[in-house]
Amino acid sequence: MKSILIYPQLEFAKVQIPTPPYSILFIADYLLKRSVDVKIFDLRFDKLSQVFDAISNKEPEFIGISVMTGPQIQYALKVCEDIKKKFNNIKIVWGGVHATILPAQTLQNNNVDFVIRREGEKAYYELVSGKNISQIKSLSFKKNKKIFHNPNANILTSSELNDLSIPWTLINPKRYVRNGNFNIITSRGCPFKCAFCYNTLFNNVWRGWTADKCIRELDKCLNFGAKKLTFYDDYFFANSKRIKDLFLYFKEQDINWKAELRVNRLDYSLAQEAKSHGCTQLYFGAESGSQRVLNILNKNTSIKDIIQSAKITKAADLSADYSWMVGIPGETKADVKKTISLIKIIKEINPESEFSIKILFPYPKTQIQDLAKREGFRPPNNLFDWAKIRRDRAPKYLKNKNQLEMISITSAIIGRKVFEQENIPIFKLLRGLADFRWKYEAFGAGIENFFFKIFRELIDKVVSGRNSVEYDSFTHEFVSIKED
Ligand code: B12
Ligand code: SF4
Repeated sequence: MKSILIYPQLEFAKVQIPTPPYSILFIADYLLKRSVDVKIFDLRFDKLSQVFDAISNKEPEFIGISVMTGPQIQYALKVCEDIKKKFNNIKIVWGGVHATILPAQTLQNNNVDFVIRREGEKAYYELVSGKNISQIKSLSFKKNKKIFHNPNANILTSSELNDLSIPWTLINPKRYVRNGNFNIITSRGCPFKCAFCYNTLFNNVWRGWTADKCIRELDKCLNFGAKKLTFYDDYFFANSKRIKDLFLYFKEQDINWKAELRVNRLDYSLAQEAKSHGCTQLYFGAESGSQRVLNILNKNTSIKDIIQSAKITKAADLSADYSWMVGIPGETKADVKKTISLIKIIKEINPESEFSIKILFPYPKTQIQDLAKREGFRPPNNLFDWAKIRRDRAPKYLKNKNQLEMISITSAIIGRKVFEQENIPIFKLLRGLADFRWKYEAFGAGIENFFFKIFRELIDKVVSGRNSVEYDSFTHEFVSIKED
């Protein structure tokens, strides 16, 4: 049995520390352990021609592709189209959160043959090993122009997750280490019920590697150069015993690290412990400065919790990174003002803190999408339109669209330490403008938004050029760009 798994290109891939494609790495490990010959391609680094060569050599029946809502869809569609043109008989399987939530819409695309919903390990193995498709849980497929959805599979248990490792031999792990920085994930799921989050749909149970397992896996990462770890777990601090053991390991190995925590789970002793065991920054999804909006978001936190988290991190001499949102259904201008005021307060309490303000896009099937629909939001109804979503662009249904975009752009400059560098003239200029807007809360139309759009297009072209894929958002066509 043979298979190929693909992680498509991402927008802005060149300006981020690349995260290893854990989605397909875990699936690959599950396959390897069951003697499937599997190859992985990360199209942020690999070329499509390499995928073609591998298909010619291995002649797999199935190719799996991992896709997130947003710009990655456009790259994925192009890859599928190119593969299908050359290898007509190959079956393409989409997995990941987007396809999980919208399997029928995804299958409407001619180049997608199967969707595996939720966690892909078991179902993908069953598919490549030839199990009858009507028996494979979590599989959606087409037959005689009709779409069928098999029942959902159970999520992996903690013990099944602990049997999985990252098969680093399948990729070049050093590609993902930048100056010692490395992004890793050690658990899945989150038990909270935020109205905008996909976890509420199917990933509501936390499961994690034990501390011992984490340490075995992290040891491998240290061997290939990882030194400063960012944990991408949705709920890293879920298990306090695990955290205590990991803290000791971090100290022993002199590791610096960052992770996400809910504002109401932080107390002074945890902050102090974290600090003395290598933590450099905690990341908080604070979301809003209005209690009413926090309630709409079902965040289960209070403004007091947010302020308290800033006081605690300050006292523990820890940096904090707060993520905020605007453009929330039900949010008024007064609520947005409250968010900005609270950010100013937080910044005064802990000047080392950073922040960003994103515009909420009501993702498929989340509770918040229902509220947004009542306010006029019309979700895209095909993959091409889902591909156009950008995190800094306000969805059309919002009334104060331009103002929200300007708030988001301003926050991207003023909230980030990187722009504080005095020796870079362009940063100084941007910072000057942003400071003015921030101080006077003057978020009317401005040239920054215009320049930002041009800048985005430019970066996009450079990034796409590497992988010979470009999407023309006016003509809805993909344009090939010469590869290196
Ligand atoms: C790291 C990360 C990123 C990285 C990129 C990931 C990478 N490998 O390089 C970065 C920071 C670049 C990123 C960007 C974005 N991200 Co992101 N990201 C994550 C994060 C935190 C971890 C991803 C991960 O590795 N998970 C671990 C793996 C094991 O889980 P998994 O990906 O879900 O995979 C399992 C299943 O989904 C399924 N599966 C996945 N792929 C496939 C493929 C096949 C063939 C099969 C069968 C099954 C399958 O099986 C896997 C194993 O069980 C997740 C949240 C999370 N905790 O998962 C968000 C998440 C994936 N991101 C999300 C989003 C929306 C984005 C953005 C599009 C928007 C934004 N907020 O800015 C941007 C994209 C911008 C761009 N530049 O294109 C959403 C996706 C929601 C959705 N509807 O698709 C998530 C779930 C966050 C959230 N809470 O909403 N992201
Ligand atoms: S705490 Fe974070 S990961 Fe958990 S449901 Fe809320 S937004 Fe999602």
